[in-house]
Amino acid sequence: MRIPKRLVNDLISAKKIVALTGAGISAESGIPTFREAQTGLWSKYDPQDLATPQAFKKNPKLVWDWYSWRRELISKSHPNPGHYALVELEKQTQSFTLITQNIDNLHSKAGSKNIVELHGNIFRTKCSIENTLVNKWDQPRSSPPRCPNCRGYLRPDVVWFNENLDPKILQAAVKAAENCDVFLSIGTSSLVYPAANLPIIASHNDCTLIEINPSSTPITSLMDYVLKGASGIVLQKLMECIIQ
Ligand code: BV8
Repeated sequence: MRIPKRLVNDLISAKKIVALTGAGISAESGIPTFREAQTGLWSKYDPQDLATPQAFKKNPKLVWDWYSWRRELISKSHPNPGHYALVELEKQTQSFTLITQNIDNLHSKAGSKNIVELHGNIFRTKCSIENTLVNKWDQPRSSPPRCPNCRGYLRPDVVWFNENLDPKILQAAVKAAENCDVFLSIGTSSLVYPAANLPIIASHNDCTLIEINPSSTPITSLMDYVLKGASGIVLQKLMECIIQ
């Protein structure tokens, strides 16, 4: 994989860098992306049908158990070279914002600091009625467990389809995209909104746009540089060029 010299110079000279990541950056950690068929028990469900308030209302146990299965899978996974390369890039950059659509906590586990979690975090649990975080609850025989305070069902602290993102979190992401010198879109199909708007917003300011993905996406034609490949390999190569 040849990395253009101009791209490396843009990254070295950039004062403000934004990286937007999607499920693809965690693929090399063994976590199936949203678009890949779910494995085993869950292969007959479409994530977009389960990650909704309607699905939880209709069948809270099914949705809770799906997240428990994912949480178990994710807790056994580790950050990969792509996550660690972004930790290094953050260290090298005056101002670095990591905006992630992922709920797997792998950026934090790798050591990234300035993380904007657009869609929440599967390791946080909240009351579905009071919307308050809950750290411990009595182990129920049936799932989902109930809130110790109001006895409402507990749910994962993630943003479901047809749910609004936290306005403050979204605003922080938009502000970063509006004011960066380089915007990297890494491992995302750029199909889910409003996250998919962020590279468009960045393209309206005079910044360098870079996409890292083995496949093309709806924003590929917008990019200044398209690095076709697995993010773990490409990001590691990028960092080797920068550190040289
Ligand atoms: C909202 C948490 C207001 C839960 C997730 C405008 C137009 C059209 C639709 C909409 C719109 N605005 C709003 C919508 C509706 C909807 C939406 O976007 N629908 C789309 C699908 C049509 N958006 C919402 O509902 C959002 N809320 O807008 O609120 C509102 C209120 C009421 C009613 C309507 C609107 C909330 C969206 C958040 C949903 N929650 N996650 C959970 O995870 O369980 S989204 C979830 O899916 C992920 O978090 C992620 O964001 C998304 C999947 O996207 P990717 O991360 O890109 O993953 P994907 O599998 O798609 O792609 C992987 C990519 O990696 C691929 O390109 C692949 O090539 C690449 N890859 C593979 N291997 C590698 C790799 N890349 C690099 N290296 C590799 N090795």
